[in-house]
Amino acid sequence: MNKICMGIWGNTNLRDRFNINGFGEDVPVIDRIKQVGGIDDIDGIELHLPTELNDSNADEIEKVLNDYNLQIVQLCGHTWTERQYKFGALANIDKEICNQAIDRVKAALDMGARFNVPISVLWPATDGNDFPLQTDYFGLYDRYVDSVRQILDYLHQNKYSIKICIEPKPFEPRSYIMMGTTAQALCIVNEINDPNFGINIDIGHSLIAKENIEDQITLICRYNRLYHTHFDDNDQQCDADVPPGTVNFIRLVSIVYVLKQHNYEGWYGLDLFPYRDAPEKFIKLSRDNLRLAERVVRLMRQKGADEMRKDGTMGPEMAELIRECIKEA
Ligand SMILES: [Mn+2]
Repeated sequence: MNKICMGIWGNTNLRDRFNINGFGEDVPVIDRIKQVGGIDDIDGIELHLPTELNDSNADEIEKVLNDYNLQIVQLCGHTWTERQYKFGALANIDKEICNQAIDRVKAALDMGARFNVPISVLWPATDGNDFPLQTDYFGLYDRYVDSVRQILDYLHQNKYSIKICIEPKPFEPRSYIMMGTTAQALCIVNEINDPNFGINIDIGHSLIAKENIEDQITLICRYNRLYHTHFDDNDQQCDADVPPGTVNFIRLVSIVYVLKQHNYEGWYGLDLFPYRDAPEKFIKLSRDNLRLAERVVRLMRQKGADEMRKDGTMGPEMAELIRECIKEA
């Protein structure tokens, strides 16, 4: 069983652009961590630096993590919430802004070392374009790759073991975010070719890019670059971030199947946005669906699913097997 962790940006008051106040109450970071820690079978958290973890609250957070037996699984340098990142961060053409973004990621690596964090995500949220021909992508890629190389040099100089992951997303907040699909991100990962640089696949992002996730996960694993996962679900209209398996449970089964096939031993991260509902319900629903999907996959493999898949001719039979295993699980 892979361990499950929760992104604590999700269990507080959440704002959307039509309701900038949100429908709930703001919850202090410490209380969000305690809430996650109180839920059975959730063993870790993910968060951002400096917005959720910083020098002034690190001691307090460390204590709560120990009290609840939680681990920080992913610490992301926040590079899209401040004014200067309006037109990009790690690929910003303004050297000063670009360097601020690099320093932010380095600071996350430093803090990550203190907490033994295994993963740090890079999300190129504002590096992209809204208008046709607004952005020269040649320059954008040159600058992004150069920034990542500087970050990796820093990582190796300090002998950090943390793995840095690109999390691709096709759009939102920009109309187009650079390297928005899984294979595009993998292309840059393979170009940089560093063992500490890989991919965090966010299932919801892959879905809104209309990807075949089985294929994408397999491709990342083919190059041994799948270091982290973000689970959530949507109906391929927008990145709704509802619990995994609530929109399409069979798809969740297929994702877990391929992860098990490739012996993925990393974490199942939860990237959820319960705008209207109790976060605790979202977290428990996610956990239960993930565990159910694991049981379904185990049964399927016991009943010969691996063999059935080999020649690609057993479509209806596979559909039947999935249905029977869901009933049995
Ligand atoms: Mn995500």
